[in-house]
Amino acid sequence: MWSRRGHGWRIAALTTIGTAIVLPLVVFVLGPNMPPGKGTPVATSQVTDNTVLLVVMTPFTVFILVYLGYALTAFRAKPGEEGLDGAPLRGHFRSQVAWLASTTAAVLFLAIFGTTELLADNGAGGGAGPNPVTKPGGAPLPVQVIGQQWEFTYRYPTYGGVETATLVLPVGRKIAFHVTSLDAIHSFWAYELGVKADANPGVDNIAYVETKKISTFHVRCAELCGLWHGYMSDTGHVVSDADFASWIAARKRQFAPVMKYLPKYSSSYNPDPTFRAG
Ligand SMILES: [Cu+2]
Repeated sequence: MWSRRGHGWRIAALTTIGTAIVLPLVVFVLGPNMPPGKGTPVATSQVTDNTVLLVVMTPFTVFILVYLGYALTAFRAKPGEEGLDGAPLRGHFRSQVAWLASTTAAVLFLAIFGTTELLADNGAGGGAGPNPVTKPGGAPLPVQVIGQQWEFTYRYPTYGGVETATLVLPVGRKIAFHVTSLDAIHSFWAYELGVKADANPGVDNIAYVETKKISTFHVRCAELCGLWHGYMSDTGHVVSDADFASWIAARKRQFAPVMKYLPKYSSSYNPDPTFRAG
């Protein structure tokens, strides 16, 4: 029925029309709802990155679905046509060039885009190690995140080294998380803040973030770290300056009696074999 020459053009036309319909939906409907939300500038840039990835893959996804649908309808064998395979194709110059050129362009674009995003100020929300290449300006509030089986605790070195069980941050401040561990490898994942940084014993892994609005966020361990890994989660809070000041003052009073039982403040810790063995 249809000429063989027409198939390629029909598939190309359907792909173009399909992409023109789907792409605005991806950019304006799906994109703004991509994880991890817009809690911090780092998280916002991750939403942008996820949207760019979606945009790049949209024409390829549409093409594959169009091709599948087209093959299922146009190349379907009629009843009684069993055994009638098409002639073997040894090569098709134009489609090979088109596929190689488009996929190469997509991969090169993503490589360049990904590299520039990683080098951008504040990094990608992951830990940048003990000596970050790029540092935000100003004086970020240092907050030490200590992973241990199976909870995170938080130390505030500029507030007498008080250590708390919940993470509370002042709004509108740059924060420097210093992520470390007392035992196994954990990963500090503050989802809505766009931060996911490895917690390794003996390492001071620094991740920068800037709080933008009063909110709550999820904290989880994102590295299988033993039996109760799945329970290693809590809720963090971004609060006003006044609320933070009164909260940290109350914590300093509350935890003063136990401070002497905690290990001395250090930028990193190594596992203590006698700790759990008693
Ligand atoms: Cu863990």
